[in-house]
Amino acid sequence: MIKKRNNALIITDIQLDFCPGGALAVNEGDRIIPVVNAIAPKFDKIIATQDWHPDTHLSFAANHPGKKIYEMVDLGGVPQVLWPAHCVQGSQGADFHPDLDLRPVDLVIRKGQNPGIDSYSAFMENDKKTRTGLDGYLKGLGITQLFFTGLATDYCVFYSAMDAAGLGFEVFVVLDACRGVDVPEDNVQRAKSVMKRNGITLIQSEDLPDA
Ligand code: VGL
Ligand code: ZN
Repeated sequence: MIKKRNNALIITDIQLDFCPGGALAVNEGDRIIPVVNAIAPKFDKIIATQDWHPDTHLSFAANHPGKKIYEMVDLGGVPQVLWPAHCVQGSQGADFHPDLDLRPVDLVIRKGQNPGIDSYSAFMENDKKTRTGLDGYLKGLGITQLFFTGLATDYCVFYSAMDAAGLGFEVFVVLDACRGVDVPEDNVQRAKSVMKRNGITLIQSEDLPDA
């Protein structure tokens, strides 16, 4: 049983480029949208993140001549997977999926705007230095319990949940409201094990307490 605290729902990157047909499509990425819409009324605050890259972003394979998608590079000392260009600022692929109900969303965090570093987490860039301000926003509201949903389980959801645990929140990941990239092989399983080992609770949407 989950004890209801002052809580928030974090909706991670439910954008067209991460859904079927998009530039960095996550398998079944759109299947989570009805689940997220259905659970939203159970939360005191709702935050949506939006991956929002300049077209010069160095996480894009196209900005590393001779390198291929999914190859690894070093970005300022941080290992980086090279992705297809995705979620370019102002492009249609960067839009939230039209079926995601944005009406209950209190705050949108746009991340990944610095071309030189990726930002998987809703809390800070991948070098763990520059903060987005989300930690202060939540703590200022007295929120202690966070529920993570969205795309992708093994990247932005994983890094956000891990940072949240490190920042002292009680953290849950709602598995049926997430889908993963799963590159490299078994990455979703690995991410789940690491999250559990770090005190993060993996649940299903049916386990959520009432509003
Ligand atoms: C993501 C790869 C690159 C994500 C964002 O939302 O999980 N993954 N940019
Ligand atoms: Zn990205």
